[in-house]
Amino acid sequence: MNQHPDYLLNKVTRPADIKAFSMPELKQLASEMRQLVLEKDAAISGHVGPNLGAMEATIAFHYVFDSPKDKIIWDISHLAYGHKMLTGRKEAFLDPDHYHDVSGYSAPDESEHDFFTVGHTSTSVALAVGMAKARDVLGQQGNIVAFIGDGSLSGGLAFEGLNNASVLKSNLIIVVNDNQMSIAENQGGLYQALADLRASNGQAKNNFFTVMGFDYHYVSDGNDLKAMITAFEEVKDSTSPVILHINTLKGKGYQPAVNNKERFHWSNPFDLKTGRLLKQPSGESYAQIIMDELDKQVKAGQPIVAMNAAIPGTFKLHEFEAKHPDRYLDTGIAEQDCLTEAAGLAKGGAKPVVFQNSTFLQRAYDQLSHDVALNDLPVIIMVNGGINGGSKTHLGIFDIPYLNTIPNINYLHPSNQAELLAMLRWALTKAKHPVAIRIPSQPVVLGTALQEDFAPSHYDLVREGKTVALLGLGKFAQLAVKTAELLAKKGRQVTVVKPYSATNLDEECLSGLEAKHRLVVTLEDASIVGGFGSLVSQFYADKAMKVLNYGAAKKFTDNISQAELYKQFHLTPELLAQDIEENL
Ligand SMILES: Cc1ncc(C[n+]2csc(CCOP(=O)(O)OP(=O)(O)O)c2C)c(N)n1
Repeated sequence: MNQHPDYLLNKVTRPADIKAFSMPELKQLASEMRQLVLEKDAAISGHVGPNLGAMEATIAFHYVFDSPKDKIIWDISHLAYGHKMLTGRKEAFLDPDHYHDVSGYSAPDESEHDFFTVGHTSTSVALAVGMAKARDVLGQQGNIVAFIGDGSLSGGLAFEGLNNASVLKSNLIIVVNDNQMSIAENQGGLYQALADLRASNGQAKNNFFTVMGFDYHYVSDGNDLKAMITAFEEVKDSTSPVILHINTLKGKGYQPAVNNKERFHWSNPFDLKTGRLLKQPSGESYAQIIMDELDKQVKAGQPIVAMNAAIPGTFKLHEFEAKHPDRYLDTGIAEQDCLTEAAGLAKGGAKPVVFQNSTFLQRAYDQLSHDVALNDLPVIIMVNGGINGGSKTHLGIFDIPYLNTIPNINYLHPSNQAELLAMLRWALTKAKHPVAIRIPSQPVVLGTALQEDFAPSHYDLVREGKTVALLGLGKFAQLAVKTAELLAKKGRQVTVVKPYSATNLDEECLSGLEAKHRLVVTLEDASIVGGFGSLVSQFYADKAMKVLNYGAAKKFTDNISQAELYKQFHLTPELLAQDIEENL
């Protein structure tokens, strides 16, 4: 049910409806929209601070421009909630029964006012340059507006986009939404230049944007609706590329989010009054275990440098930074730079340990291949990934396939704490080549480590049977064991193997299985096309062994729960046991 039938927002069914609103009404609209962001995020999670800070800019855009003839392209699009409310999707914020009707990002399948499915940073400028060129080629009209945050400017793609945008000979407006934060602190020299511009009310001589050739406008308070409307009116229909630099407050209107910007960049459900999470994270985490080990190894004299690209909170890296500030590097949202710097560090004799989410690591494919692997440098990459219920913009299932295409990288998959530590210690003290380690997903399983040396790929037999062998990679070792237990109850004793590496086969083990088995089943927590299972299938291609590969299908799933995905992909003991029986 609509929780706020009295809201002015109820009168808005399309953006043009707000053009008749008075200034006090527009301000009321902004405060209603903030309240709706807070209520929805507090109930079901979502991006808080970015949306609260961008409300005036969003309303002013729709007040001044004519969407969709004028097109706005949101960077990341995590702060497009207000835009969604004004473009026909308000029920998804007013009515909790409809909270899940819209995605957390811009979605062309939801609205003609959204142009790209996007969740990764730093893309908006290049997308907008392309859209502007297409408009010109087709002889069409309309403004093209890119809306990019200060944090996202640190991505190489943003710099490349700006470089090409600046020489465009037609309309293009780039709003730089400067809230002085990425998820965490911004990194790099660019941010002093932005600070100088803010301090001088946009007058500083060292202007990064004008040097590139842009016309430059500055708004000292981007949360002042009137100022934002005036600024947009000034740049509307410009015939050359313009930067509109606006100074906004991340979390505006909600004190807990202003006080703790990183915590409220995105939040799990929270108590609206206090800002406290409804469910406190409990128990041990793999991130903590890794931080403790790195701390120990630094103290033992290892020249470790822990690195990441603008997502330190995911890995508890602030803790490491506090203890070892000179051994910590956040490169900003610069995954490519992060990997290439790691290659430099390894060459120089340091031990770089890069922390990255599978979904963002894919941006650095060439750096992994050309800079790290081709030079065969002992860089360590700790990867967060796996099948999850998230947005199609943030799937963590392509890491095994893309790492599998690159020679020299050993992609290890521990299934428990003991194996994780054994692999990390080996990588830190012995490995001579690039090593990636998939961090298992919670909860922490203690386990025991059967190996200390992961250079030769050696699989372990954890349960001996016959006819069928289950190869459970990493986290799915447990799934393999449970499936075997279920089959045992039905009178079938099957073999379970822990492969450890997603990229390196233990050919002796695989050959050994041929004597007593005729079906090998591979299980991996990633997209199966080009993955671990495909290597095993290739190995047995000219042999009598039948092979079944299980993992995620090659598709962009969107906000489907993990449990449902496991069902769809038959990654449950029951469904696997059934398939195995049918395939014998
Ligand atoms: C390629 C990529 N790397 C990392 C992220 C994670 N991420 C999401 S938002 C964000 C910070 C963006 O900062 P900014 O552009 O200033 O926007 P704000 O949230 O402050 O409004 C980061 C690092 C991502 N979405 N995409």
